Amino acid sequence: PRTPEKPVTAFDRTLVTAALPYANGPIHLGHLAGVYVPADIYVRFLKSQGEDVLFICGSDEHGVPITIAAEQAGVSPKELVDRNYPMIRDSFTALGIEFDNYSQTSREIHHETSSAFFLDLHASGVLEQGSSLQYYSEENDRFYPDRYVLGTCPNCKNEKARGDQCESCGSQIEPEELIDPYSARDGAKITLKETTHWFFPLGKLQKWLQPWVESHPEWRENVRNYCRGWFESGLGNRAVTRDLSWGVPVPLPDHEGKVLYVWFDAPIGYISATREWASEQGDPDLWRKWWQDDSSRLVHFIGKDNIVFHAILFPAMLHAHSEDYVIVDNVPANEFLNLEGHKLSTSAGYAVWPVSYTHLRAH
Ligand code: B3M
Ligand code: ZN
Repeated sequence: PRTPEKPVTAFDRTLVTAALPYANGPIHLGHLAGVYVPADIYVRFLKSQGEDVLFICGSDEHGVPITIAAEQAGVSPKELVDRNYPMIRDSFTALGIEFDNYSQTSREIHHETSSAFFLDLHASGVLEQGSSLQYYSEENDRFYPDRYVLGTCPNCKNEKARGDQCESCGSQIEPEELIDPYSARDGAKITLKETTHWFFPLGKLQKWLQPWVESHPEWRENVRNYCRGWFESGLGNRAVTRDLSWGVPVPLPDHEGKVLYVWFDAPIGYISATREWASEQGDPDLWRKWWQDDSSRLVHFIGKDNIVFHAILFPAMLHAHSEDYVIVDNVPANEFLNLEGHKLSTSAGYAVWPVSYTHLRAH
């Protein structure tokens, strides 16, 4: 690109990421309006000004909803995400949204990148081990994620309270509080079992995070206020591993059945996708220019429900890594688009799907 006469940014290059869409179904108008179209406009603007830009995205393919959807479809989780991947990628292409790379978090390069990231934090003593009680079924010999367990709310006695929260009275529920828990999937009786996990010390990092967020008065008010809310209640340590079979296996001995928490591995997906792009350029080390050079700028386009992960957790993870990483410079987060007064939802099937307008566009 030409050297801009009047640079738009004070940096040599800008890496723009758009939230990795969850691979459990097609993207809809809400995603496009909130994240992908604004990111694409910004990228086109920077390019038009002669700025050096890289635009990165990919499918977020781990987490429990994927395993459930795969079970229901009678295929493996990998088959399910590989089936959804081209559909999502092609709708972006059909809409004229052109990423430099659209990757997948189930790929080898991502497993490698996120395992190495975890091991770096582990080796430098950043991660702390702790144990907690988790929902478990003796009968099925497996742990159950909080949101797939039902029981009676200790507070209002609603009999269909979820393992982590009661939707009737809104109270948060700890595993040892839920009365008569059972599996929402197969009715199996649930007990509690102690399990050991690795925790990321967000609490300790608050003293770095808070002044860092305050050093960005140019961020949107919604993002700053949201972060302030978290700081006021005090950040706690976050478990970054889970008892599941689908995900990036915890790369330590004696950790069978444990994977990285999906919100730990997913943002690292931005790095993996950049590495994959660099390899495709024939220069595997080229990713470092975008992620480890002070003259690079990072911008995350996201929906507002992802603020805590992009403005707090991921920056803290990058800061804690033993190598120097570029930390996000701005987090443009949009509100949700509503359709006749209701939030759009993939799982509820309430949305406008891209096929409706790519079809129109073709005619
Ligand atoms: N997959 C967004 C979502 O589907 C989530 C974003 C990950 S970005 C690292 O709600
Ligand atoms: Zn309740």
